[in-house]
Amino acid sequence: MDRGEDLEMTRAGLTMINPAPYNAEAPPAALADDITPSELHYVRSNFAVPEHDGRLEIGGAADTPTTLTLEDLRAMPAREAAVTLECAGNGRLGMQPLPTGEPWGDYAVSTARWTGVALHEVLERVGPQETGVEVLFEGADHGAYHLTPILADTDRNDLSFMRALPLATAMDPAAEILIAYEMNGQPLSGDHGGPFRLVVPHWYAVASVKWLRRIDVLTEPFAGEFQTGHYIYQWPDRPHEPVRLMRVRARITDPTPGAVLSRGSYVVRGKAWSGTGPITKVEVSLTGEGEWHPTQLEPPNSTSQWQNWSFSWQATDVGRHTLRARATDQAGNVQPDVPPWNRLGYGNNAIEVIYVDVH
Ligand SMILES: Nc1nc2c(c(=O)[nH]1)N[C@H]1C(S)=C(S)[C@@H](COP(=O)(O)O)O[C@H]1N2
Ligand SMILES: [Mo]
Repeated sequence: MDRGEDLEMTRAGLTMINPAPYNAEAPPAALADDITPSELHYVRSNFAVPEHDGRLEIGGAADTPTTLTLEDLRAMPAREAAVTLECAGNGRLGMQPLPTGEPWGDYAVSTARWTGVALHEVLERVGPQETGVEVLFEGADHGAYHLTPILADTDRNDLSFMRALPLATAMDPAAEILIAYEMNGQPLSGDHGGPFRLVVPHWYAVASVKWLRRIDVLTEPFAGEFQTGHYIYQWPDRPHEPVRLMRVRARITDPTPGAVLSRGSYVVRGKAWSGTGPITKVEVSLTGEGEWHPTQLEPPNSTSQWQNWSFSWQATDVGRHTLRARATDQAGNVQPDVPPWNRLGYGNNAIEVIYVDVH
């Protein structure tokens, strides 16, 4: 099978929103399970799937720069984690006025089981120097960036995807950051960053650099396009802020929006997650501006993945019913009614509103 056929097969179950670079949402049913099958995991890429030479160079302000291959990574202790990745642009279509950027609905979120090596163990091998402040991760993908005005400056017309994390975060074993080479027990596909990628739990997925090719310890904060130009909350009325941790959010997975249900009892189900989790409470409201009812919230299987919640609803009245779900996390963050508007349309975690018709 050539690379094109391989990509076509892994894309068949998704809702495509942009063919090139390929961006696609998960189908709604993909949110039902704890783990999203790889072929239903949303895809977000800023450039075409690149060729990768299989080498990962690690250096910068480090005592012993090195180059690792997939075999070298596989020879290190394997770590595994189920991680919920959500695109910072997820829910952009729900913002008014509509911001620029990929028109994501609400399904640029998925959870996979990732296997790889602990980032801090790799960094310990190269020995970051005292002067280090950030760690820069570079993907093998590059090209003209469609959201940047085409400038005479040719450097800007061939950008690489690069993102930095604070050195302290990258070195923190508790951050559980992986250089992953398997997704749900299989080698990473082209769309998901093969042969290896970063997976950063709790952060919006822009931090999880795919097709990882270089890692550099930096002595100055990184100011590249994907760090300071995009993935920034440009608030209308207060200072800009970088996009970091996922905002608290609940989704209703059953019933589906607009479903027609028979009268009787119905178990409403959903997921909830937060970068400052775990989730401590999910409530459901059956009327606008109404009372909030507690739901049954399952404890997290791990802190890096979404949690299940359910609510027994006595749907005895015929007619249209509204359903809303609202999550609160351990840090005390609660979902807002109205999306927090910002110019580039990131971090929409507004309370979901659906309706169903009971017959
Ligand atoms: N190299 C590279 N890594 C990347 C990106 C990219 O464009 N290039 N997109 C980021 C963004 S914005 C998201 S939301 C996630 C998506 O990961 P997925 O396609 O495996 O779901 O990858 C991140 N890592
Ligand atoms: Mo994203």
